[in-house]
Amino acid sequence: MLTQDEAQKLMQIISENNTFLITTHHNPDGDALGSEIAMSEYLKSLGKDVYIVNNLETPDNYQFLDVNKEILIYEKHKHLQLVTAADVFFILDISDWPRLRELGELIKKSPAHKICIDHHHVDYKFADIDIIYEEVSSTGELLYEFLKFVNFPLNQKTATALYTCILTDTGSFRFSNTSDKTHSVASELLKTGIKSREIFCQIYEQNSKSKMALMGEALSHLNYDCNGKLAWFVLTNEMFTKHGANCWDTEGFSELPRTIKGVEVSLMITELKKNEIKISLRSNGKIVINTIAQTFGGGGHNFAAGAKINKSLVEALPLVLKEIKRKICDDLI
Ligand SMILES: [Mn+2]
Repeated sequence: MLTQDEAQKLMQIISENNTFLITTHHNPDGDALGSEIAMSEYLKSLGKDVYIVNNLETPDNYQFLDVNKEILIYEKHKHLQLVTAADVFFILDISDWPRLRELGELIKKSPAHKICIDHHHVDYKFADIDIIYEEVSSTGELLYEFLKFVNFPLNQKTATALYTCILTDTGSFRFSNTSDKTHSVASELLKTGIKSREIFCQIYEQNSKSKMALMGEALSHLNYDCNGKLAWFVLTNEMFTKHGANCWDTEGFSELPRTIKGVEVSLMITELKKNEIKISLRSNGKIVINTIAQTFGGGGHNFAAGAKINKSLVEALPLVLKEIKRKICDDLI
């Protein structure tokens, strides 16, 4: 967990600087966005100039976090100045430069302080200060520790943001990253009076009809391998067009086959473009799957990982299946 030394180092950098830019990964999720909002609330309370700049838009079901529409979507002609003027960059929920896209390139080149707060697996130095704890449920949980250390009185906006981080990254407290500590932090957040039912509903009960139609088709074409230990499905471009669905509509899909009795690993293969596919792997905890994702240039957590592959679906599918089958057989024998 966050050490006193790390927290003090952060406090010092914060007190010595004035302009902060917060960013996160491409395709921001609940933990990414919640962490940004929470950090921004804290910095603003100190009278700092704070900007949140992301590469991609906030998905509809997370718009409720950004009540004052503070999150900016990076456009070179509009925001280059903000990047060059920043004293400190907070890079949250990500420790991988390519997933920061064009904004990452600029941050990397900048002489300003770079601080990473994250819980993804890394075996290299990423920023000037890396506060990365893999065992923590979410970046939000880590940030909570920091905000507690600095005695920041949590307002409802911050508590909602941090609760969203934890709720989403633990799959609503279901995943193995959920510890007794995670529950205590959630409990502290609930004591501020935030409404857990409303937050859940905002995030998970706004499904579109196209999402349901796409899910129906995907689930009716499930494939099983490795004696039923692997369940996989493909989302083709054609399926997206047919149902009028987009990439946001697939949130939560990769989890579904994993819940089938006997299945240890689920694989979702999404056709993004003609020569670009995405694999999303989920494991029940017996088989570490981020090593498979790493084989294809991706990464993630032990039991939830993914990769993008610059190949056509037809080309990539056999390669991916071969690698996964090899890994599953190796681990289960
Ligand atoms: Mn996260």
